[in-house]
Amino acid sequence: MRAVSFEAADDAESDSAEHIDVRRHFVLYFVIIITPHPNLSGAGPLASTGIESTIMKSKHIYSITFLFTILVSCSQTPSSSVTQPIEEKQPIESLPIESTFPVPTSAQLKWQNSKLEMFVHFGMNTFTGTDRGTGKEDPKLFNPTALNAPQWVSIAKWLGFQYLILTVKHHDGFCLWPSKYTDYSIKNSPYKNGSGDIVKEVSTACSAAGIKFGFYLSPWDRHDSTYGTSFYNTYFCNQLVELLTNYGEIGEIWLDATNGETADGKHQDYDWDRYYTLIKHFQPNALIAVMGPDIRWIGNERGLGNETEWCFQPAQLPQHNMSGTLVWWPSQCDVTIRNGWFYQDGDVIKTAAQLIDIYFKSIGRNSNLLLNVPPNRQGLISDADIEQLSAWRSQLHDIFSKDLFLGSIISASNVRKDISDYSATNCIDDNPATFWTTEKNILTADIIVTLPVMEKINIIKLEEAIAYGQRISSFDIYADQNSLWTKIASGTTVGRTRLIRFDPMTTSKIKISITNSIASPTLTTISGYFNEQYFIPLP
Ligand code: FUL
Repeated sequence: MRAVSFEAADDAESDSAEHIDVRRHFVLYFVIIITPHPNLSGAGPLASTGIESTIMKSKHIYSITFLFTILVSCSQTPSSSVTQPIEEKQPIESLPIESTFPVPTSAQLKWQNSKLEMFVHFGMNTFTGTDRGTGKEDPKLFNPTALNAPQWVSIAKWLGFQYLILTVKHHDGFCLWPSKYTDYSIKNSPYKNGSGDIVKEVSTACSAAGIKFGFYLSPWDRHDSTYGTSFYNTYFCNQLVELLTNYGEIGEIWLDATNGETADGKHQDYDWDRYYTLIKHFQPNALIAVMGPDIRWIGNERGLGNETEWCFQPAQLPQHNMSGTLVWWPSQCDVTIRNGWFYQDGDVIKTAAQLIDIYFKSIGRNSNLLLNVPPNRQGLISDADIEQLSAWRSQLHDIFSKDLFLGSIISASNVRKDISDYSATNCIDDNPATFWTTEKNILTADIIVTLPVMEKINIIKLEEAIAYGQRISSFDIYADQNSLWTKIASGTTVGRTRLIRFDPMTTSKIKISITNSIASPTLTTISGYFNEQYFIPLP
């Protein structure tokens, strides 16, 4: 950890900074404590892990921290500087603007900017027509006849996916690589007469295509006889080391939280600390998702993000190591293109239109989208999936190809004056590195975009400069109608990307009103689009 000091200009400013700090805690407290956490619903991967009590505990600790902050702030005289710890791996050398809450690490920022990831569920289940194997299936059943990893990767690349996550071992325990530590793997299958290594094939294809390779390694194992004993943790670690050391750079590791019991009722206590230590040792840049400190599961498997979505949260996992404090933990929405996670004959495939809606409700709600495209029994992505994916790709291109706000005149009610340029023009310059912000402690502002001509608009995209933290907590959007501002949309958080859809509106002026922020708001993008053909009205 490194400390960064922000000097206060004078006592008056310092005093107001203290009050702003209290206000920030107050806002964060309500935003985070009142918003129900999906993991508390009792469903999904965290359901059987006992994590719920950890979450409740951390909320209580946050309550105490909050009250303590209020007391300290009220009793102390204003200090002359505000010192905040900044994460070691923060993406920028020095912060040009103040940041008093978590910011992403550079690996998290790159991951958030990638937006799209491909999930590939492939394994024994592909051949048995189930989504959850028993662990007793015969390895001889695993027999892809035309497996072509470069086909999976080239489809991923063509669609703009920047990560590919392969299920190297699902709950049935069957391994797609010839692990030294079990016979339950492809080495005892007909695939390449037992000499195949699908993890190698996929990771090599990813690296050739410039896509980050990641793996899903199920902690729950319905096959291994040590499951339910401490020996299983050693087995899991041995397999982790094989995967972390033989397959090049690993971008993401998906540690599913599903922790089922064995047939005889044995339950496994996972040694998460041991797993994380190995991962950080062998692959320090790999992001650990779901049961990991870097990427947060959104709480459903429908690709549905939250309307209010903060990238930072109270620390909830022991490995966050800072119980009760706020940590940068951006969310990921997972969903499958077919009925189940593994290929089955007769599946219904999501249409391009459904995938567009998912795009708006995941990426458009400050999350990444992890879309599962499961290969068939031949070991290929099926034509029917490719057809919908390809239509999805061209529809996305049609929707976002013409930014109607480029070339507009833009002005803001407040702009930070500094040696750097923070003017509102930065929001329409198509450059993600530049951004608008207000003077310190100005938490609300209006930005007016005057278009060169009248345009029909039904989509607006807003993006915050999240390298500096997430700040905006509410906004309204207005369109000029005969010289009167008509409200066309409202929202809460913005984050990495916020996509707002509304009924088509013809106008030459748009006003973005930031109605609240937890620190000076930033925006790096304000774009406008029109598309009726693929416009799906919100339910
Ligand atoms: C869940 C698993 O139980 C499903 O089979 C699937 O792998 C999904 C992505 O995670 O927890």
